[in-house]
Amino acid sequence: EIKAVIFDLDGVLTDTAEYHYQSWKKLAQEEGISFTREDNEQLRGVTRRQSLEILLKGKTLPEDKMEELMVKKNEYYQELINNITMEDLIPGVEELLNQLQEDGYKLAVASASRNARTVIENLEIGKKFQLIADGYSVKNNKPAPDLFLYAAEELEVEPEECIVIEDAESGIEAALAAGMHTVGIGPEERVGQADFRYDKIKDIKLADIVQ
Ligand code: B16
Ligand code: MG
Repeated sequence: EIKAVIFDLDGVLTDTAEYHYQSWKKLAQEEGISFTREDNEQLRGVTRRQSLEILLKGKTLPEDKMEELMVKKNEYYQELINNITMEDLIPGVEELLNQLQEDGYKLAVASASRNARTVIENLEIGKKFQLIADGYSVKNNKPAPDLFLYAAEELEVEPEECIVIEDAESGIEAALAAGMHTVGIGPEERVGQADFRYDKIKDIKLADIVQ
C-alpha cells in the first residue's frame, strides 16, 4: 500500500535544470570550456562537485580552483532562482499535489540541491510537504539510496510504501536501490528504468501509479 509520494525538485516540480544549465554555461564560457545543452543532460540529479567534474571532462584542477568555480556557479544560479515565483511551477504539479494531499498521502521533497529550500519557498509550496530533504540531509548523494531512505525514515513509512517521482537517471537508480516504486518524467533513454514513465508530469495517471 502506498503511503507517501516523494518528489525530486529540479526538473520535476520546476524547471531549474534550465537555470543550472545557464549558470554552468556562463562559467564554462569564462573558462574557455565548451558546454552544450546536450552536455547539461548529464548533470541532472548529480551534485555540484560531480557536475563540475563532468564539465571539466576529466581535466583536474587544484582544490582551491575547484572551490572557486563551484562558488561562482552557485552565485550565478542563486541570481537566477531569486526570480522564481509560483508561476514557475511545472504545469500539472499544483493539481497533483492538491489531489495527493486530499487523498491523505504524506508528501516530501528529496533533492540533491543545497538551494532546494530557497526554490521551494519562492514557489510557495512549502506547506504542502511534511519533509524537505536536500543537499545537506545525507552524505552520499544520488544514485546512492541514502536521501530517499532518509525521507522514508523521517516520514515514518517503509520504502515499499513510497513512490518517487524523478527526472534524472541517477534519481531513478537511487529510488530503485532504496526499494521504492518509481515514476520517471522524461525520455525513455533517461528514465526508462522506472516502473512508470511519462513525458510530462501532467500526463501522470494517479490511479495507475498508486495501485
Ligand atoms: P546545487 P534535484 C539537483 O537537484 C540538480 O538536478 C542537479 O543538476 C544539481 O547539480 C544538484 O541538484 C545540486 O544542486 O548546486 O543547488 O546544490 O534534481 O535532485 O532536485
Ligand atoms: Mg531532478
